[in-house]
Amino acid sequence: MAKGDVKLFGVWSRPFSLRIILALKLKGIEFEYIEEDLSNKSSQLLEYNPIHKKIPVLVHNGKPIVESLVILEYIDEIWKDNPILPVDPYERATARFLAKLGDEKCLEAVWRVFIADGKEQEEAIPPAIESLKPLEEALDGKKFFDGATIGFTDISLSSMVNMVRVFEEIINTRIINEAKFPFLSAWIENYLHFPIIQNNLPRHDKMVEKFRSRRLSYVKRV
Ligand SMILES: N[C@@H](CCC(=O)N[C@@H](CS)C(=O)NCC(=O)O)C(=O)O
Repeated sequence: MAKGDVKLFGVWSRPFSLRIILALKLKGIEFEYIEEDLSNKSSQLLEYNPIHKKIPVLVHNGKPIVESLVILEYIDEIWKDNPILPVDPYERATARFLAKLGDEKCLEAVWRVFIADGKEQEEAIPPAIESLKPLEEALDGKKFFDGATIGFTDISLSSMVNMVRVFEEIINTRIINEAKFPFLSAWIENYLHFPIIQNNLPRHDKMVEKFRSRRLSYVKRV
């Protein structure tokens, strides 16, 4: 196993840093976690990620790696134990595609529901449901996206779907409901019982409190 100094710059409530924590824990890698304040970014964060100026940043032996999905692949290449990407090239491509879809389509669409109000919110719900359908189809009754245990897709999407559950509670609307999404609903239960995820998810009540106030800065009348 490659050794070295591993640091992670993150924010406790954000899915992009959570997925890196999950991957490092799954592989049993020791790391130093540095909590960032995005309203007052540290000089280290700006130095390590001068282009995007965003978390997460993984620093391995002094070298920064940015973009959470890129970081996950890096982790998997450096620390071979408990591989997270499938071996088969087509399955690898599918895993990458679904993780990207989750970030670029699903989270975006659910976020639009979350920060809207009244009629605008009602109108944002069908596109959000539509955006999640490919995930339901990809699961097709499997316990995890990547097979018998959690992998790249599960790690990426569980950190994203965890946010959806927080948003749903705040706006009092179920988007991923059992009737429309039986496989996704069962998968949520499966990952919630998976020890690495269970033990590292941020506390739901703290998340609700945090994002309730964040929503207030978007929605004038709630
Ligand atoms: N595509 C990036 C997204 C990272 C991202 O959006 N990070 C946000 C927090 S969730 C951030 O650091 N924002 C700071 C800013 O935009 O100023 C990834 O996957 O790492």
